[in-house]
Amino acid sequence: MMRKTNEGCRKLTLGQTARFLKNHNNYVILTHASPDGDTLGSAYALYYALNEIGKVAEVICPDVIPKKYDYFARKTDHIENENPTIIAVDVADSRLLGALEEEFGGKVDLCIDHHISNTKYAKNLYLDDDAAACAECIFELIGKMRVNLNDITAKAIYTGLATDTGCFKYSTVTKKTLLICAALYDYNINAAEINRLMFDTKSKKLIELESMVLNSAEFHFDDRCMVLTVTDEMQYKTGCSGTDLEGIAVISRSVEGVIAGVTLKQTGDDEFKVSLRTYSPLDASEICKTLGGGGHKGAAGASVKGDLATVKAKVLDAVKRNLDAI
Ligand SMILES: [Mn+2]
Repeated sequence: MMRKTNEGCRKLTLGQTARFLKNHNNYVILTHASPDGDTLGSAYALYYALNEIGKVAEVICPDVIPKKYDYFARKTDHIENENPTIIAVDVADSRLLGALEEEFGGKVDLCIDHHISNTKYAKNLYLDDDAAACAECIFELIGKMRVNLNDITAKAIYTGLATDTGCFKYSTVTKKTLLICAALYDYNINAAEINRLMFDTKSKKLIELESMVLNSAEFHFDDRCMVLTVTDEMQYKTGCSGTDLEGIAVISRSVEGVIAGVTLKQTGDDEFKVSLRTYSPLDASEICKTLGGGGHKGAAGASVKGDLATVKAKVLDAVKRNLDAI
């Protein structure tokens, strides 16, 4: 399969990206696999904004969209056009398109993203790595296009901002993030309701899974590194899978003294998805790069092949080398 490499990628400014969006039509907007609030909020906010100026668009998610996003993620039109304009939002690497990579991986016309690790797989790229969420970029683009916001668009953007910042708690939050959030309060977004739904609501099966995961917790390197494991068996026993598990990786945040929180999630007989959360001064994206992955300074990931013991040893080795260097 063809994968676009760096040379073909043109970096766009905000103004050029706004013009691109105004000059094209028949959009297919792609999110990343295991969708989170930012990729979905960004995709739908862009979808509603493009609709607002008479463009035809369709949002396609590689996985089933969790029901909790129903308040903004409605069914979109279906694009019949044979040559749609393909946009990817919050997708740092074409591999993150999951089931859609084969079909769209080499065909993305425009990527809008905030990951410093973006692999420049798209023909055009708008990248703001200072943005706390891709939804920040979308908000600015909508403004640049002079498209009006409405309640549902504002809700989608708020969801992206809030979910990528742990409800405005992470170090990625800037004055700009909060000013955008303030602007969204001009609309009927019901932020408290969104916050409860996104951050404070857990299913019974997830509580069961979390107790198993906490039972498996291991501490290393003078308790500065915590390792949580989510095995196939735990997922099978509790019925939790996919995006149910997104909260597990942030558990390390609440553990005193931990600056590297590792989550190993089994994704196959011989494969684990590593999610790493680090706290100052450790850099998660540096550590995950050595494991073949990438991400942000505070949150990064990689997919590592091997049995649990092998994967754990590899990850701990990478963490240790970085811990030794600080
Ligand atoms: Mn994001």
